[in-house]
Amino acid sequence: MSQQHYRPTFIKVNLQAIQNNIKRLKETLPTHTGVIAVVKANGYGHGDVAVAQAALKAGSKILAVATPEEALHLREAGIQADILLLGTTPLSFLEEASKQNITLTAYSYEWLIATRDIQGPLKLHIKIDSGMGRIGFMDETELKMALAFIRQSEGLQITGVFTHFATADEEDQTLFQQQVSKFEKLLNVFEQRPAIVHTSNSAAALIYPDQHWNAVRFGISMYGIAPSPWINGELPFSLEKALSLHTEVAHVKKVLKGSTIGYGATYVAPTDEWIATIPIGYADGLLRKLHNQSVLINGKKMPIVGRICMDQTMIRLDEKVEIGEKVVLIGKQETEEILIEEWAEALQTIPYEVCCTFSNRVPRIYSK
Ligand code: PMH
Repeated sequence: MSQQHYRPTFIKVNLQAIQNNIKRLKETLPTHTGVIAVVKANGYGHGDVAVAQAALKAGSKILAVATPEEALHLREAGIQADILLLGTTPLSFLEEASKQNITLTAYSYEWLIATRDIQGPLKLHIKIDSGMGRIGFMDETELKMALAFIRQSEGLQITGVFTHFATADEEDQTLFQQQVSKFEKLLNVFEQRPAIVHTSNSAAALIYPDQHWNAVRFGISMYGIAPSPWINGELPFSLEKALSLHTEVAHVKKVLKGSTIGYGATYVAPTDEWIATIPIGYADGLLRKLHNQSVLINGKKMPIVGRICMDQTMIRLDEKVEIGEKVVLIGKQETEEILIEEWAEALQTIPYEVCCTFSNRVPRIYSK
């Protein structure tokens, strides 16, 4: 980050951890299987360009994004690697996709025939909907029509085919196995198998070696986070967390017993006590539902007290600390650690969503 930061609130992203996670995964994969680095949603909140560069360094050959804007953001940063746009693509983007060598997902016959005026070349990965119910070809007839259309279109070129699993992170494999069978069945419709066949997300990449085809799409676990508690217990190697969230104590005061803290005066000091104010709030992603969480100061857990404000939050201290004392909200300090999974639980959501809710106001600082 070149911009000067005055507020000491930041996300630290350990790019070496990202590279290590990819390298360790590659060690478990057959040599012909590549790693597609999923850097959509600003690299799951970690910063798309920096993560993409780290992933390419670690041997990924393809980057995956969700939107045209995300693809162009990588190109504008000078990244020349193959980019696959996983989502639906508005027709208004086709020409630019062709110019910028961005591979698109072909997900329905209707969408495909609407591309007929495009000069190309336009690279496509065919998406099979094997049970996710989101986008993709669901039956042989529509897929055959699509392949016939592509064959007679000069500008269109199939470079890949893929599907996405809905339950690969769950212990019950029933739907997963059904999806595998359906994908294999629809793969037989292709006269010539496309160069890149990929089905696995992190969960499947980590625990189903027979599903690797010749590429896997590595998202959440590239960032060092297990896709689910079940997968966390089945990991073939330990993941290195890339993200930690930091700030510093900005203000410290002693309040008297009975003093109130924050909006709604929901916290009333039970005794005389030390209260710190930290410069981070719900506008940064420290959402109000996290009011029962703690932060780490001096290697100890200290509780948030009162309601979290937009930009500031109050912490009950066990003793006076100095202004500027380091605060860790997610990550390690001395022997203590706060996991992103703890935030996810408090928010009744998954770590994926927590990563994506850190706002742009929080600078991402990269360590190599
Ligand atoms: N491939 C596709 C098509 C995806 O949508 C995702 C994640 C991934 C790969 C990577 O999955 P992983 O992070 O589990 O490795 N997509 C989403 C999503 O749409 N909502 O949550 C995760």
